[in-house]
Amino acid sequence: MKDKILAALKESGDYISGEKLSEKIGVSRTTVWNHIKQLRSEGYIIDSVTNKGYRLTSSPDRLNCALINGNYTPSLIGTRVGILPETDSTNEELKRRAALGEKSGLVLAAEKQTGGKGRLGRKWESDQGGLYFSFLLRTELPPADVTGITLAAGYAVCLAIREYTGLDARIKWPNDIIIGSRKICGILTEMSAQTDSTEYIICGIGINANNRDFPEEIRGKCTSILTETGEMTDRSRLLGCVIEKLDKVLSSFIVSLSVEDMASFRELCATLGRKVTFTRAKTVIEATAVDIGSDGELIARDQSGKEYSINSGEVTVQGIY
Ligand code: BT5
Repeated sequence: MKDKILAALKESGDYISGEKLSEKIGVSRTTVWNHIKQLRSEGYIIDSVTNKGYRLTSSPDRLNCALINGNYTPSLIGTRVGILPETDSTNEELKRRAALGEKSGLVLAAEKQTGGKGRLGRKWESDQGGLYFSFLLRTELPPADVTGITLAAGYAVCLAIREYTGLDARIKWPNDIIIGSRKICGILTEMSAQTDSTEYIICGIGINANNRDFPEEIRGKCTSILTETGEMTDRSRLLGCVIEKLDKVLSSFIVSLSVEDMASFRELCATLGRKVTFTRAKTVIEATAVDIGSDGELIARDQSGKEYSINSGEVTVQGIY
């Protein structure tokens, strides 16, 4: 109920009378008033003016299910959303729930993580203010057919950040979203599979939203929406926007991105056209990234014209951290 009142106040953006609120939600004006009191005690600043009604002037930076859900009804990702005040890692928590039979489609977000993780055991800084969440997707497709999911998820997140913030977000192949040359988002996909069939996929996404600072060792290569725009982001609405894009992109993604999405992916991929360095049979190779293959692999060409297909692993991109 309280969430509905909050959503109505946000939607109105201006004063809305107690009468209108009570009609809209279908409760008495006294109930509206009690919930307004409750919202204020939670840190929402709500003005009230006689004959005009209530107006929300500021919200605490806290995730809120009603605002995440918005007007969009997902069919694949985000059919249910859970919010935790704190967890070790949303990927780990979702893994525990998947083992207990959790259904496909759940998005689990946390206000902060005590053991946020990146790839290869690396750490993901997860202080209050960021957006940390994972989704669970059950599919029986062969594991080889779902390896492009990180790419598809990165593409969807990139579109959402661009649309929601207006920032020029780009994809650093395969799993980072960057602004300029700094990382704003990382993606970690894990799966449980047999040789020929996948059981489930857990895709974890960390977006630096209202993060103000980072540890010294990574400060120079990270950024956040707050740093870039100077404004606080409504993380609930941002998450809603990300879920919508994920749901749409992944619903059409069965084995690989559609031709149109692939063309748009290439346009947003900051790695293409740059010098990249990677290792092949213990030899360090320098080449130029020239394309993304239909399976999501990075294609690079060296000075002699020899082409390499890079499926995963570490690629250093000149000019990006
Ligand atoms: C990633 O790994 O970029 C994947 C990050 C996935 C995080 C999400 S949050 C929700 C879910 N739950 C989890 O526990 N994880 C997922 P990788 O490409 O290995 O990059 C890790 C590196 O990025 C670190 O070694 C740092 O250099 C840098 N880094 C750490 N925290 C960062 C942050 N908040 N912003 C930008 N860069 C960061």
